[in-house]
Amino acid sequence: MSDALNRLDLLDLDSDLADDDRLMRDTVRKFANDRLRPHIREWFEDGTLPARELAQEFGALGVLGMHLHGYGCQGATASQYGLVCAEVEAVDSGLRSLVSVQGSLAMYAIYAYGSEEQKERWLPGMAKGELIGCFGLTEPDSGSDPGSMRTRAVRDGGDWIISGNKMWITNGSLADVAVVWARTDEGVRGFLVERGTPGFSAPDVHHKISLRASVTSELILDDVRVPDANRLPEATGLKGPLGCLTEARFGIVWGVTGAARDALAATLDYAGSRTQFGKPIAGFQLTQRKLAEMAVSLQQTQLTARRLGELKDAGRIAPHQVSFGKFANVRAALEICREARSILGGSGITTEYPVLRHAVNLETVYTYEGTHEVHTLILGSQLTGIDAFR
Ligand code: TGC
Ligand code: FAD
Repeated sequence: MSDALNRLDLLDLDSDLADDDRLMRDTVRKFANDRLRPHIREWFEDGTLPARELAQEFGALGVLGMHLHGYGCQGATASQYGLVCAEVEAVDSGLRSLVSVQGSLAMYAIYAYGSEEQKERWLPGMAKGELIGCFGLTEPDSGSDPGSMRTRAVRDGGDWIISGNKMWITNGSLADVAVVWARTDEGVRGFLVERGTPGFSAPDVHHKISLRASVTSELILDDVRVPDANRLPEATGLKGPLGCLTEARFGIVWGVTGAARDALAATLDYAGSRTQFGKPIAGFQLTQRKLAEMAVSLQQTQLTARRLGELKDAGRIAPHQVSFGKFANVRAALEICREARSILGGSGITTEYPVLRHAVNLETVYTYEGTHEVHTLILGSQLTGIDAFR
């Protein structure tokens, strides 16, 4: 571990890692530092990503759908998956999105709700990163309230005709298979729409100033015909897509600890070497107060992630507990990155340091996978028994 990372581990959490977990963490950390970190500024600034190439490299590393069992997936623990999310997001949230949309949203939807034939057809190639998936739930007029979706699927003999638009879909234009959620006469159902199906297109969203190292697209479904064999047979109602969100939100709880850790480590190094008024800025009490607050907050996010990992590995995690983690950790990570930026002064606003890049990425993370307000209301409902969404 670098000196700054060592110093940030005030509670010595690192020592408690099991050997297998440490090996996996260190392998992914090395890949992230050797293969991803040297290019991230360029990818972020240019708003491009060699996503197909990277998906195959993530696949070779075994991290795509790593917590699923069989079908070429390694059956890792939830906590190991979390450690991997943290190492990837320590480089950039957009790269973690590539991993989590593939494994926790697209692959998980097929794994949890698909037919045996659908699983055999898609999961092994997706685990290798040879096939890419996306997850289409959000629509232009239906974000926090997916129950209001307008995308509709209508039966036509042995087929379904799907019409509607999905918005803000990660990996949309790259995807070989889109998991599309649509309203039917029997309620919400999930469909697998393959790239190249007539009537289906996925133009990219441009001009993003957050999550620039990630592909974001619209999905346009203009009377797209798919056979009933492409319907996910086990997904009935909104709990289908919401179940996938619980998986992906768990990865985010861990992932953002990596972004915050990376920002804080860079800041600790900077504060020790930047001199003003004749001494390192790390020697001023005001700077030390900021560093102490941020370091304590970072470790609290890591403890929260670990606890949720324990609960998930014990098979007794509840959705509101994942909301606890998303609510607490994304807010804390965002605050750490913003405060860290202030310590870097003017240097903090460039991409020479990772700090503001992490902060602007976390603005998206604060909003996707359930906005901060949605998770506030989920916790409020759990505490009071009163639903305040409507
Ligand atoms: P509600 O009546 O509460 O629930 C409908 C049914 O679903 C069940 N359920 C869940 N099941 C599993 N996991 C969860 N987290 C669940 N939440 C609810 C619930 O028990 C019920 O089941 P049943 O059997 O009674 O039918 O539904 P609602 O319409 O009142 O909505 C509740 C609300 C607001 C919490 C939900 O709509 C919500 O979470 N909204 C936020 C939408 C969201 O997060 N979208 C994310 C899109 S994907 C994305 O952002 C990917 S970003 C890329 C990346 O991850 O990197
Ligand atoms: P809205 O729902 O319109 O919310 C706007 C504001 O109103 C928020 O502050 C919200 O909290 C608040 N608000 C809404 N309802 C309430 C309420 N009841 N009480 C209090 N406040 C409320 N979606 C996918 O399906 N798949 C993806 O792969 C995907 N990837 C994404 C990638 C990026 C880069 C981004 C930015 C988004 C992505 N999303 C994806 C969409 C994301 O999930 C939505 O942006 C999110 O759910 C919020 O929806 P919205 O943007 O329509 O905001």
